[in-house]
Amino acid sequence: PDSSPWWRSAVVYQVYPRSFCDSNTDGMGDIPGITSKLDYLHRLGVDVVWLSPVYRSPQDDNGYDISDYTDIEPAFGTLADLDALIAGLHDRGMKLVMDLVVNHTSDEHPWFVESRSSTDNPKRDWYVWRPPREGFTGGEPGAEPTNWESAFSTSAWEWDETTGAYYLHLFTRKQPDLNWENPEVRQEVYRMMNWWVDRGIDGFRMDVINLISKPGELTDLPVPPGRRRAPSLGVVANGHRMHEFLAEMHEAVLSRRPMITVGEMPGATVEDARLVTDPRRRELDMVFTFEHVNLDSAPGGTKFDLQDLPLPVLKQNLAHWQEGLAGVGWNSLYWDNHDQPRAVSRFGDDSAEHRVASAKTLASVLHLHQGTPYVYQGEELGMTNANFSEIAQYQDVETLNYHADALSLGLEAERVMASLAARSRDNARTPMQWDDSSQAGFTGGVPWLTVNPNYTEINAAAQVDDPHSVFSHYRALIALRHENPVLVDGTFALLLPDHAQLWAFTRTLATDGGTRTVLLLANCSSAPVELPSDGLPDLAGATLLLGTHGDGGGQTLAAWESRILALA
Ligand code: TEU
Repeated sequence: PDSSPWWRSAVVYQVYPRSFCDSNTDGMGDIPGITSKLDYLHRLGVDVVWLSPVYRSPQDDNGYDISDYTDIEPAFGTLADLDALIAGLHDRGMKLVMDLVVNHTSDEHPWFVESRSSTDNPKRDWYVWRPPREGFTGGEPGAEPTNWESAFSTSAWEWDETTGAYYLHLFTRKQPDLNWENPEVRQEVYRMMNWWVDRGIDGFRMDVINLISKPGELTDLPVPPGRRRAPSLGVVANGHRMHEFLAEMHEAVLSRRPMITVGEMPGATVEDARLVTDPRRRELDMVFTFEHVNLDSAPGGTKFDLQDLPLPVLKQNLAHWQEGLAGVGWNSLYWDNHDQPRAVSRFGDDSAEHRVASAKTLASVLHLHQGTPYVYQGEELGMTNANFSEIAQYQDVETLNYHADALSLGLEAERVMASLAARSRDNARTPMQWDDSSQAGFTGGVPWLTVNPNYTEINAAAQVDDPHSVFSHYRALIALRHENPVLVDGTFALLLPDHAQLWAFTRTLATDGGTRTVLLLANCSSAPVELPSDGLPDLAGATLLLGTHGDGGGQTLAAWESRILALA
């Protein structure tokens, strides 16, 4: 196999189409809007654009509920618009990754419409159907086949009158899970994927792809204290046939030409990821881990049960993945996406004083690790959380369901709103801030989700030509990765693992010209810090490749200062 595939030195940019750019004033972003911004993305220097779903969809989960895999949702545009986007990207030397959502479909997908129509329909077995619990009448409380909770606070089972049975949905009730045990389902998915490959796309981001192999028997699970039902994603994740299915998909689709593939895998361990990304096993190129984005939630609770995250815990987790995949598989690197709060608000300091420096320093930390970095739209501007204070401001189904459920369980309203402000997915979904005109230049109409009022200060127009902006820092970092093989292939070593403020590590690569070492020094705190005299390499003769605070000499790092240094 190719020892150095192209995506190892690539940087991926995620577009959330709804919130990126609206070309027709309906308040929702669309594909022509994305195409109109390709020069912006080219200037940033990214190699790949990953589009969150634009397929036909009732939009119950903003497009992650697909009713036609080979057509475009009219609000986003047409297939011709998508072809134009592909051409525009390819003209500029960039590639397109499509989101592949095949753990489930929409309940309005013709496959499910057929499946639910009768017990002897040929597609009945394409989904996961179960009778009511013994001794119960279907539809009554407690009759669900198991006590599982979906990812969105409801039961994972929906009662269906027509045939008197329940279907499984690990997400909303409008997202029934496909039955991957059925070979016809798998062949139909591969056929659809090949249709997209033939259309000219360059890869897939695979939604919750480690949930496709369900356990042979679905049984009750322990219910955590204070909860009504048992969280279910954990037992379904990384099921016994997952590797087999991924290898089969590789053979049927992914091996056809060089592509980039990334599997979203909640609950995957380093060991799971190592198997999936080992090129000899011919499964996927990389996975999205969830470990580092779960560290600031209390164990045993939901993602809305907040807890403090000490820096050593975070950096040791990333180091664990670096070491675990080194020399075998490959990491993806991300701070945020359309499901996560904004990086600068979560891991940085989004106060007026520290926002710019902390956004830059978080970027330097992430991009200096080994792996393929993913930039989520607006992250390159240092966009912040939404700061919503009223439930009416939110739109996300996970947020609204959690809010209702938490209140009905007796949680204090103020605490629930504070959790939403910290963790709601809508934090990442407010419209992209292009300029300081009305609605941040996102739309000429009324945006589907409120624009963050800080757009007058934080916007692309103010940053693209400013050498000190967050945008310019991302641009420099991306260029640095393209120009320095040590940042792609160099060995990772964490320094000062227990230091509470400093994040420090080296990347080292032996080449014909000698050994090259790059050191990252990052103050991940809002107070200055002295460099310790022990535990760091000799800095004499080091050159600054990229810093956040001017020339960056001296023994003290300012709040959120970072330095990328080439050692002598
Ligand atoms: O998310 C997968 C997933 O595990 C989510 O439950 C995620 O953990 C949660 O949003 C974090 O709060 C993927 C998509 O990225 C997400 O947008 C979809 O809602 C979900 O799958 C269902 O398709």
